[in-house]
Amino acid sequence: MTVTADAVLLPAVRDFISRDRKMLIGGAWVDAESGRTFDTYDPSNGQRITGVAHGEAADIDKAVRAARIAFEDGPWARMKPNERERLIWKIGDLLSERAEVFGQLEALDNGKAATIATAVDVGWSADVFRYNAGLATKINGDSVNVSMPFAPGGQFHAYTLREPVGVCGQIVPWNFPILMATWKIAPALAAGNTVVLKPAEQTPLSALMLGELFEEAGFPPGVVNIVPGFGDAGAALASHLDVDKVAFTGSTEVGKLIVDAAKGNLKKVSLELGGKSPNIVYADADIESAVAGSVAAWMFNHGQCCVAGTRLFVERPIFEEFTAAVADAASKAKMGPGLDPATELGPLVSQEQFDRVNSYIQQGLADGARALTGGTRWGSEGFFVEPTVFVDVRPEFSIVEEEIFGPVVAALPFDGEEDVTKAANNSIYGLAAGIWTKDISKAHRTARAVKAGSVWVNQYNGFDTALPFGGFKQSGWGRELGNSAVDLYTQVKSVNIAL
Ligand code: TXE
Repeated sequence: MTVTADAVLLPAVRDFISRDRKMLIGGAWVDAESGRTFDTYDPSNGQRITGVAHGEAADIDKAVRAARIAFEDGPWARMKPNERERLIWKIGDLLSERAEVFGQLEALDNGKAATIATAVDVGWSADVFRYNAGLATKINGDSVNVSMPFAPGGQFHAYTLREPVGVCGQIVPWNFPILMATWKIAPALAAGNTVVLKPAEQTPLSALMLGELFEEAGFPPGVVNIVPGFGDAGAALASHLDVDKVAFTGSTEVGKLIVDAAKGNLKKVSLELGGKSPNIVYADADIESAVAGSVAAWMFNHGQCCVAGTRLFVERPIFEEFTAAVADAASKAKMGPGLDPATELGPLVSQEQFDRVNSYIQQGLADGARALTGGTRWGSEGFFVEPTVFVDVRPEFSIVEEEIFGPVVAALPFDGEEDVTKAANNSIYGLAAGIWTKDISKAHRTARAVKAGSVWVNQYNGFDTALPFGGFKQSGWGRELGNSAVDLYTQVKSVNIAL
């Protein structure tokens, strides 16, 4: 283990990374069938953190078999909703108790600030487990008043049952590793399913530590299985004929592959994919809060957010003043490794993302865009990119059309409501949108006009566990969070009884 920040690590984190991590299958921590491992790296300096069991198709198959047995035969299948509630709630409590440990591990593996990881990623994960614990006892069918026109005179009692889907394959990305795992695992468990989770290859550690909590809380073996690996392991899970549902968060490109892979047994599919979200600032907005909110909109998590507000539309009369203020605020963000408590902006997650973001920046400059700030790497080691604000852009530039997934924003002027909603909707994506104005009617009109799964007015990133989240257009299928997640993880059975 060669981590430069070793000295600041909590003992539990140091211990966790002091040896290679195994995968969780059927309640046991096991090596990969091949015996292979892969390394995970600290993106602030590119150094190896530890090795992780390298899951492939054979391991996925083993995990699916364990999940199937747990679903069909284990105590989980017969457990009462309030017993499931207590177990799921316990995960929330354990996460809260160990928030700093999980936060630091996340910061090490992903690069984000440990303070933010602890409060947001881990704190919110605990909340999501508790919310879904509550849902476990509230998943109900309906009593249905049927007419039965083909059976005149008869009497009937009809009702629906909401039953678990079965074995759920869940594939998550690296931008919010524990949170994305939680968004998927918690509702699946609340509804009585079993799970095979594949974390992202860049950031497998927090999911593996989360796996330990299921054992500690007393979940039956095989209910939650965690197989770290690369895209081939994800593909094996998405195409597995004994998986009943696959949930995926990641790129739109891979989302389409998931849909193809799922065809073999027509498993249920939910997708949370990319975005290029518009953030609309009207001239009558409260400028101070709009500047701060607009910076957070594209810079939070170093721009590695599916909802990042990376198309900043500013009404023409305030365009220059506003973009200058955004550039000024962005340039003041304190950059550094996630383990430094002063850090506001950490590195990108990997060399690959670093290269990808830089190539977009170079393309933007070559196309003729002007960087008000940034446009280059920060420091000499690690995957840091300076926050970059582009103006003088045109709608067809790749920096305006495509998801960059780094701290890069393209600002465009607009003239009035109609102009901006047309421009905002000119995208293959439809994940989120921000609107800044003091005019309440204009806010509501614009909220209705934008094609996006989440709309935030006079704020950005206004997520809540109770609010459904997902995308219009090529940003995805289905809604996670809130009660909507229950729809993803249950199927309805109609029962009709002749009395
Ligand atoms: O994503 P991938 P990458 C976007 C973002 C980013 C780009 C590329 O624009 O720059 O995607 O990132 C697994 N079958 N988002 O390459 O490949 C993979 O192992 C099944 C947006 O990291 O989509 C990982 O667990 N699974 C996004 C997960 O898919 C496969 C978050 C995501 O990786 C697979 C991340 C396959 N064929 C990236 N290939 C968001 N919506 O928040 C890979 N995977």
